[in-house]
Amino acid sequence: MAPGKPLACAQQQLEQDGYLLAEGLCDSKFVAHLLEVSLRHSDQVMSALGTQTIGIGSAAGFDEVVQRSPGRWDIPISPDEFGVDDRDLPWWPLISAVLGNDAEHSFSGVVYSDPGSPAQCWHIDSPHVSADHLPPHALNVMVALHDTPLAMGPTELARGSHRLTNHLQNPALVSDELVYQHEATVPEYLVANANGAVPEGVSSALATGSCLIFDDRILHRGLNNASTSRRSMTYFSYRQAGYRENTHFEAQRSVYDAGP
Ligand SMILES: O=C(O)CCC(=O)C(=O)O
Repeated sequence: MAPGKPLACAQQQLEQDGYLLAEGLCDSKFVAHLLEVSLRHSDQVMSALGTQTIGIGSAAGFDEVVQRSPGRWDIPISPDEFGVDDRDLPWWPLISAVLGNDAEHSFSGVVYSDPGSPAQCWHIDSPHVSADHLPPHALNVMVALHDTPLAMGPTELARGSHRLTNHLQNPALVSDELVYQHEATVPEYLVANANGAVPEGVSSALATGSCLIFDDRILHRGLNNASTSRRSMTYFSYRQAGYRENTHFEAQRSVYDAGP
């Protein structure tokens, strides 16, 4: 699928590490298009939000914008708005191999961090659904829309932690403390009750068009943006057919309906 990364190899890495970095997966023309739509859409939504302040987390947000952590904005954009078919994208072979050919698009949009914004707390995007380790029920693809050096705060992942975040298997873990950002949730927390090694935090500079593809259950976080520029990544998320939980977007209001 990715240049130099056969599908079987990518699938194996995803299973083992819970994520993979597919360098150069998107060509520059496609990335320029995603960036243009992302910036245009973000500008519209943020100007509709105006000076209203919103809290942190999806329940405190709006249908059109969620502040994931201070200065980190998640703006949903549908495949139609991006002008793409969610199955006709460079990562689809991997998504369908892992989630099935009937996998469904669940969310897409852009997440951007303001210059100076802090790192997020470690979290997962949705909890395990069985005490036995199952294949992923959802996958995320995050596309670097521009070169993203470490100082700009790419996403950090705790390698292999998708196996350790199972609160149904490990009674020491609390599902809500994993999903909703909680200061005590750190890689060490996952093994506090067991003898295993602490999963290693991995992050690397991302070149334009590189994609981080990861299991919804892996511990991860956006790092702090110590640069003077906005850091933007487009994301496309997919779920197994029939998986309906939604811990990602829980708002019940629109910025376009908000009063003065
Ligand atoms: O900004 C990032 O790199 C990751 C964002 C994220 O994980 C989230 O908001 O849930």
